[in-house]
Amino acid sequence: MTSVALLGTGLMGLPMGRNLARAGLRVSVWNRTRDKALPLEADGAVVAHSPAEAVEGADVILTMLSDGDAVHDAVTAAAPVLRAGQVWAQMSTVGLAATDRLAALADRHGLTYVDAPVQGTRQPAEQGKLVILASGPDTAQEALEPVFGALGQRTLWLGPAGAGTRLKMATVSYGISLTAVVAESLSLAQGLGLDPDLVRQVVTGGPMDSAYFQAKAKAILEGDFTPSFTVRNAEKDTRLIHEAGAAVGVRLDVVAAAGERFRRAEAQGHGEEDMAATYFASFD
Ligand code: NA7
Repeated sequence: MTSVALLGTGLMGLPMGRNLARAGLRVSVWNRTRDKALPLEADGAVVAHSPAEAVEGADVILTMLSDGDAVHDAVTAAAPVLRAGQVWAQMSTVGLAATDRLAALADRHGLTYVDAPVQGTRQPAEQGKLVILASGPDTAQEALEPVFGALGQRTLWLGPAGAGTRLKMATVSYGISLTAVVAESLSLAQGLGLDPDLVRQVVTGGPMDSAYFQAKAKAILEGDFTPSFTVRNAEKDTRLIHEAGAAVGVRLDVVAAAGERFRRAEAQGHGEEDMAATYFASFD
């Protein structure tokens, strides 16, 4: 039976850990705030007190933490028990520079590094329907098959490590920009003295409709900003996307504007709400 150590049980990591345990894998988890990981004990996971305790002896290590520094620190904290040949699938969205730095860290410890960010937020994570953008050595695929199978509906193997994060930058740019424009469209209707639900009625069933439009419009119209993906993490992603574009000379005006909106929403106190709360950034 494959043993998996999962570092990070936030909005994404918690349901991922649950799906791994329910698939019959041997799961140990660590989270900085231990209480947030404890519900996984009911699913059969062991909740470790430190990254080292979680990682020791695991076949596969998964990281799902907010940024490159958090991932670097957690894996470095586990360094004394890391052993050559362990497969590390780094699934957080950390951007291009951090991906290189983490690959070098893996190399120093003889870990097989797989750069595997995911497309999908909390609900697909709960349903085991993430799309996994995997990149790394072919030799890691066998060990990861049951792991990715429990987490996702599809795994795309994209070539050498780094390709997953590059694709993630492109796809997350779409999701984030879409959220910002749904919020702008509804808030403009509101500002113009209309019921913003009229926008939903016009779009529904037409060529501009999508599950994503419906989800974000519903959150805004119902005022339910229970996070699937927080404003704070979306703002972080806009910076990573912007850096990725700048590094290769691709101009990304829309994502920069979305970043401004998320920063404003954060300053208004909406940082821990769903990114649909960028709606509030339309109003002073
Ligand atoms: P969340 O719900 O914001 O969870 C973030 C996780 O990262 C959570 O486990 C945090 O622990 C952990 N974290 C944050 N900072 C640190 C530091 N400095 N050290 C250790 N652990 C830390 O994000 P999501 O689950 O929605 O998304 C996770 C990743 O996927 C992220 O890269 C997204 O962009 C995509 P805490 O519970 O706060 O103690």
